[in-house]
Amino acid sequence: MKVFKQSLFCFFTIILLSSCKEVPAPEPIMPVPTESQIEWHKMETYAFIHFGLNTFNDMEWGYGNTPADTFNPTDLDCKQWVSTIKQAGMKGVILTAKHHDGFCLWPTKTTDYSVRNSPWRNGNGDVVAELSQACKEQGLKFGLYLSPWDRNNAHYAQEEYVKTYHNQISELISNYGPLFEYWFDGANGGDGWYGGANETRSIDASTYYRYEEATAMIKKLHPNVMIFGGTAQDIRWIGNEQGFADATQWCPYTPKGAHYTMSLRGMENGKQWLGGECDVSIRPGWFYHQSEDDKVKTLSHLVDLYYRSVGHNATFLLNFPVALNGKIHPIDSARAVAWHQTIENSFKNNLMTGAKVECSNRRSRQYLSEFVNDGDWNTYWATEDGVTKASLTITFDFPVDINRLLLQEYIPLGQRVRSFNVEAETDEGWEHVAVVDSTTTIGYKRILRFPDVHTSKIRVNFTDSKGPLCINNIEAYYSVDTAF
Ligand code: FUL
Repeated sequence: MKVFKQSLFCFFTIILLSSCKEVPAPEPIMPVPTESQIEWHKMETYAFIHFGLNTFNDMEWGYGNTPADTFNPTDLDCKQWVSTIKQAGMKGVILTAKHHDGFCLWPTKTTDYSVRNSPWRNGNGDVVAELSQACKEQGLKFGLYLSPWDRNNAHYAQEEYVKTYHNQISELISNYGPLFEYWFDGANGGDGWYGGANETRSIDASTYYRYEEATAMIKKLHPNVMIFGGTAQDIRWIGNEQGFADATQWCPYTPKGAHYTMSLRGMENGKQWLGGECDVSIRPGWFYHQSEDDKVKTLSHLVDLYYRSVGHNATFLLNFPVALNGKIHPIDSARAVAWHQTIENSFKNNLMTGAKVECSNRRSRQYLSEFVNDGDWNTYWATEDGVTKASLTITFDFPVDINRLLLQEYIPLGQRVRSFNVEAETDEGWEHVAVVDSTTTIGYKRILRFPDVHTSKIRVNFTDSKGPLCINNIEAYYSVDTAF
């Protein structure tokens, strides 16, 4: 009897141990994002501020000769910018420390063309410092835009300007961090004042600015910063200034030339991880113009852009043109906050709570289908090696109305899904859900919009993938926003 009990014990121990056997995670599919790139994806939305001499002269691209003493905000309040941006649900802000006109918003030692020679705070002000400080106080990430093109500088297009430009970068990165993003804008060369020369000057942007050197200098002090533009980017421009990405959205991308990376949809077999950033202004212009007070983007337009940027596996960079008094205009702030509230409202009640998730294939007990619904970004459902087609069937606690589905891939192992579709079980049997745009890629985040479906069960069929599936999150909602 004793021998029998012992062998029974051994038998169960072996069964238990073999069922707990560690199965390695799927091999990463290259390229994979860095930790900092993952953190940047998670920010999802952040703000731009365009403010400078253009604001006071009703311009978009100052020529470089606008008098510095026209910069005179009556009531500049960076705390108001930050609290507005926070109330609009955004995680960071990027300031135009210098636009193409060359006017610097901080008291730089490199040129007289700065706030130092304006009447604002009797020439003792520093917008970059005030915003950086307000960000620290209120817990918002801070980033900078410094235009490489400088229409004021007499030495633009010569070596001397490049030194000045690098010195400006050095001042900014040494005195106002930490920085989450740094913008090398892409507009380069052309006509300008250039110290009175009034001529057209052109440069080769891939070599002239010595971007590699500048990037190394920035990364030394801000190792987690995302570089936009230049020749060694961490993210890529989506290729339009209207704030949307293509529904097919690969983070992998192979930059084509030495300079500037842009693409609406990335590349399935791209060699570098370069997530897309969608920039757009809340008004037609980047800078404030009173004539645009009645042209602030509508709520439904902004909500639609959210779905077509964040919902298309990209980030959303929304610009606020700060007004003449030095504050975000009340129309813009009210619109941005209403936009955020609308989105919050749409994604408030996750119908997946309590739902059962079953899969057609599973790698092991470490990669359960339930993990797409456990609220933990770091756990994921994965399929066995060689299995690139599989389904998840979701059974809700009770019949629900549903019109949004949010899916996320576990991107630390790379982007994989090439195509998928969604079905719902109705009285007529399983029927395909008519999703608004194509169901190809997923990536960090994909949000699907579709007409209301009443069902107890939906099925997500992953139909093609670059390797075993790794899905870490699925959420389902019934939204009353009208953004399609
Ligand atoms: C462009 C600039 O020319 C615009 O003025 C604006 O700053 C936009 C974000 O980038 O290249």
